[in-house]
Amino acid sequence: MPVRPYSGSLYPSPILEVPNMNPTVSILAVSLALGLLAGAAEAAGPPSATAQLVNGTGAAIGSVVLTEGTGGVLIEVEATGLTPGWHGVHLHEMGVCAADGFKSAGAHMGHHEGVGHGLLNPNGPEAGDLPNLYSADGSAHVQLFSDKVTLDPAKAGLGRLLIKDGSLIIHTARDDQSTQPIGGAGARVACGVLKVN
Ligand SMILES: [Cu+2]
Repeated sequence: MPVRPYSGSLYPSPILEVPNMNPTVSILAVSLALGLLAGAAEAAGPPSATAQLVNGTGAAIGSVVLTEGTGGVLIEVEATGLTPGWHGVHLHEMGVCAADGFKSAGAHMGHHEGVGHGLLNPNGPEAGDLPNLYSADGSAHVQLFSDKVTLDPAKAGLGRLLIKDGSLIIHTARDDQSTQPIGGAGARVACGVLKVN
C-alpha cells in the first residue's frame, strides 16, 4: 500500500493518521509523538511553587520561589519592609495568610509527626524548619535549601514531606534552632501562600 503523503498539520498529533499508515510509518509517527512529549516535559522544567509575601496589613512586600532540585528544594526569598537583623523563616502547613497575625498559617510543616523543632535539635528538625535570613536594611535576598521537603510526588516519603499547599512565614526574630516550639522567633511578620505549579 503506497504511503500517503502526510498532509495534515502537526497539531493535532500525527497519531490521528495512524489507521491509514503502514507499520513503518506508524512507528515513525509514534516516535515523533513521544519525542514531542519528551520535549514538552523538558520545557516544563522541575516542579516549582511560588508565593507572594504580604505583611500584617496585607501589603505586598516580596515573593518566594521554590524549585525542586536533585536532593531537596531551593527556596528563594525576596522581601522588603523587614526590621534589620535576623529573622526566622519556616514553611507552615496551612495555605492561609489571614489578618490574625498569620495564625491561620498553622504550625510548621511536619509539626504533627512528633519530631522537635530546630535544625540544631537532636530530636528535629521539623520538615518546615529552615535557616534564618538576615536583613541589613529591611530588604532580603536569600536562597535557602531543604532536603526535608519535596514538590515531586515521586520523591515523597523517606524523610521528605510532599508540599501540596502551605505557606512561607518570616518571623520577627531569629530562630535559635533548638528551643520549643519555634526557637524564640516571635511574631509572624510576613506570610505567602504557596501555589504549587
Ligand atoms: Cu514559623
